[in-house]
Amino acid sequence: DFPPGDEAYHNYAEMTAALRAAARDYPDLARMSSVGRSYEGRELHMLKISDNVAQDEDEPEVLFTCNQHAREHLTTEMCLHIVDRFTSEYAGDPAVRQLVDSREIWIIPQVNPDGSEYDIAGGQYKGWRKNRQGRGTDPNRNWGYRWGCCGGSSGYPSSQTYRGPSPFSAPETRAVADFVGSRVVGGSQQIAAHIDFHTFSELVLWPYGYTYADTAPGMNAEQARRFQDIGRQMARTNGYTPQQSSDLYITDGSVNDWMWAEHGILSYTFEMYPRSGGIGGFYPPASVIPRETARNDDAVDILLRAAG
Ligand code: 0X9
Ligand code: CA
Ligand code: CA
Ligand code: ZN
Repeated sequence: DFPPGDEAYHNYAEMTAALRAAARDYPDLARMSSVGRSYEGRELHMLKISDNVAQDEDEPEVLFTCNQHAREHLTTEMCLHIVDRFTSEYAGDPAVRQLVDSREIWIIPQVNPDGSEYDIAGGQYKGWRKNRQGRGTDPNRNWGYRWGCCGGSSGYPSSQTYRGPSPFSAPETRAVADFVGSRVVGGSQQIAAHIDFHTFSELVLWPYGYTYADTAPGMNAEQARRFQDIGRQMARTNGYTPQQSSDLYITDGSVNDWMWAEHGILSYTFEMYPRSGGIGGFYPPASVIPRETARNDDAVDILLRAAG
């Protein structure tokens, strides 16, 4: 489990319980489901938040994913904070109510629960990044658009950026991708926007990651400008640095490239607190959770509005 002092972080069982509690306490607003199972068989829990949550209404849908990378535990807290805000503040905050009433919000707090549980097993952090399939696949190099194309991932199973033997070889990425595919209704993708939360470096990143070019097949100048505009707007609210993800380094098989190229989803990566650091940057004290999750409230609202 989490080491002494960090008990406020949610392990898998606690994350599961928090989603169950939200669905139980706000039955008209929150509904729990699963997109599938991890390699080790854990349910990949998801919560939907909207008015008339049991119905598939004609409202723009927005997806938030967290914890693709095991050791990035602050991101699980980010997704749980989104859950908490859009349920417990619904009654009292008119802005929250307006967003919840006009959108369908999907939240997956742990895309990589096996890795996350492994990272905290025995009460000592292991610095684990990948899933737990063999020596581990990096989920964020396993997505199926231009997988392994461009030197932005590794073919060696021991590498921290191992892309896996084939696109979507990781059950976790396969499950999330299949869920996203299931949101194509009557030929049109219902999910308009997405943030995948990571740590750390305080960045707002947009695709493509596989190329340094601003425009490429499937990304014309106008579309690139829209990514930049909304990315910069969001970054103004949280103080993160906005940039194309390849400005950081080239990645291939990342979630954002797939979401955009295959589904036209306005898909960002947020790299959360801290701005810099070594391995300790993945393990900020639990005392920062409230501040560093609330820090993204305005950016989340901007994305929800942009989805309209
Ligand atoms: O390398 C990654 O997967 C992300 N950084 S992390 O330190 N959290 O591992 C950055 C991914 C950004 N690239 C794209 N979104 N394409
Ligand atoms: Ca609704
Ligand atoms: Ca819908
Ligand atoms: Zn990450």
